Amino acid sequence: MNLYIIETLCLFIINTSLAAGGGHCYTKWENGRWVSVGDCNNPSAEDVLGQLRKSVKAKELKTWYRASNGFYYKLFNDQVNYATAKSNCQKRGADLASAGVRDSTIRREIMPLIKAGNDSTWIGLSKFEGKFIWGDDVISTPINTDWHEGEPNNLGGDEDCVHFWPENKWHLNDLACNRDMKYICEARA
Ligand SMILES: [Ca+2]
Repeated sequence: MNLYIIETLCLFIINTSLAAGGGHCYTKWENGRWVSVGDCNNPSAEDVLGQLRKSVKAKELKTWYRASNGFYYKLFNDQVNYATAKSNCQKRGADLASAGVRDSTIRREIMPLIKAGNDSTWIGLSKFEGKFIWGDDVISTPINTDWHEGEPNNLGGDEDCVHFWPENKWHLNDLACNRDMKYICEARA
């Protein structure tokens, strides 16, 4: 099992004998363990953290599917709302899948992963100021978004997030973001 950094903290110990009064920096990992990464005043503390995140990500991606666009994909089977799905991808140095879903060639490559889950699956496409925007900031258009016929219909007025819809040939549908479902993450190495 891979572990992820979920929190960083600097502890400042008040000690008049220390002229600088610097703190010590720790990271909290997913297993609850705190690991020291050095003095807060040390400019290399961020570098150490960066390297830690990079090595965790590299280890994680070994279990992901590498598509022909060079990006990595993984379906997660826990059922969560859109915000949690996005945050869970980001904890792994990834995001909800966008570029690969938009591109019909890559979409064909990753569909077997998604279909294996046999359930609705969140992707990186949601409404921002009334417009659907992909997670990598590309504006959604009828050309780059494989909507099911009649979608997006904004049923009930709050369908701001988008998922693969197994009941309708895995086309895309807008749905309320608080619904729980599986999700697919996309990572750039
Ligand atoms: Ca809808």
